[in-house]
Amino acid sequence: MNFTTGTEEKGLRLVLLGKTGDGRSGAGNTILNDKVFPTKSSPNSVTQQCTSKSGTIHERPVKVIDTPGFFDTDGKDDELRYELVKCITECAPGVHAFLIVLKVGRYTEQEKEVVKKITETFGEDALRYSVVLFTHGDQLSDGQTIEDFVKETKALQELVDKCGGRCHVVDNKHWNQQKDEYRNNSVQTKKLLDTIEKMLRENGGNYYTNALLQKIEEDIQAEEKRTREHETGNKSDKEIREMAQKNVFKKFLTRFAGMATGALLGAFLGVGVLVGAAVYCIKGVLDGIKLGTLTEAGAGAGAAARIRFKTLVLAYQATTGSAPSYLQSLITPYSPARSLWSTSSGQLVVPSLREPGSRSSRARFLSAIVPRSWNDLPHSVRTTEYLAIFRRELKTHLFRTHLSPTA
Ligand SMILES: Nc1nc2c(ncn2[C@@H]2O[C@H](COP(=O)(O)OP(=O)(O)OP(=O)(O)O)[C@@H](O)[C@H]2O)c(=O)[nH]1
Ligand SMILES: [Mg+2]
Repeated sequence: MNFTTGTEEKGLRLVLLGKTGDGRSGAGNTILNDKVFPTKSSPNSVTQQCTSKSGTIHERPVKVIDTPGFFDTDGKDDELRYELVKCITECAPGVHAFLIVLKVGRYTEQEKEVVKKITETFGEDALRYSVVLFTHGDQLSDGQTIEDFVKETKALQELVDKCGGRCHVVDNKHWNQQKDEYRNNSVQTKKLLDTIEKMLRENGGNYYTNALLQKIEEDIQAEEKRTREHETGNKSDKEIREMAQKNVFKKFLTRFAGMATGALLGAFLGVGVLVGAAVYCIKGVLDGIKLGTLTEAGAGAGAAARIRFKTLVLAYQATTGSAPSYLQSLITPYSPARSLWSTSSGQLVVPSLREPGSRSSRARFLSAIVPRSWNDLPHSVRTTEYLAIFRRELKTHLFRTHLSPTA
């Protein structure tokens, strides 16, 4: 199976995501069978930067991308955004597998919360390319399999189910030499590779991508072309690609200044409206926007209508407190003390685009999109009591206004 196109790097691109300290970097080392990522026992996140290393798993070329704990570190938003943009640039044009790294052990309420947050942040498409990889396999009881362990915790079972049941286990410390048919890293990494290849076949042989990743790749390739035309030195394809990635990374970092990390993570992992918002950010058009113009990579009115429909459903969930927290943060940028929900009118407060503050005008603008579009809905639709009825009323309303939303 050929997983590459054009000038992009050969091999599988695997991204390690997960909970801080659960062994992402160690798992990267186990996969590559080499100590390339630093690991340390520390209550604070050791991996502060997104780095990638290439190697092979059972003779298959791979690039492994290690990341900071995007879901649970209390790192500064600016720093996390910097690393996240780096990670997305490294992943362009797409990801062959997201490895969600968690450990075998006791799951406290706090740990379950992080698992829940991970489950919520991954869009449906990204979940079709995800595998849960457990570390600390030595903590399994005698004869216990990873599937047995997962069954014990509802939050874990939900995540694994959403990943199509795909989960594996390694022990980065104890299973390197162990001679066992199960408790052995070489056996488990072979199983992991088989699972990834099967998953890719089921997904039509393609990797995970979306409008954001495609736009980044487009820009990298344009930059590569420019370098080839203007650089006189004898640079290898790899060097040219790296230079292009660096330049595109800098450009995107400026574009995303002020965007909440949670929203950017949602855009990377495929939450439709956030992908649209990020692409809109890249295009840098600030004036005269209506929500309907948030198209995904210019996919046209159909995509715009879908985004609008999904956004308004999310806004409904935000008003009823059932939307994921990172979406709530997108529409509550300024005054956590001030309710965005006016119970009497069913309206949301639209933050002023000129309001002073640390956020960029673009971030303020994004935070205004959802409430503004919400407030444009008829009062009777906004104040519907049940989600199912709201969806039906919203569809009718959007059809009436000449859109064709699909749920
Ligand atoms: N026994 C055992 N220890 C492990 C395993 N994986 C990681 N560790 C230890 O757990 C600690 C953290 O591991 P890392 O691989 O650095 O974890 P991480 O998720 O990359 O951590 P941060 O980058 O700090 O978020 C280190 O002391 C590792 O040696 C494992 O499978 N078994
Ligand atoms: Mg690490």
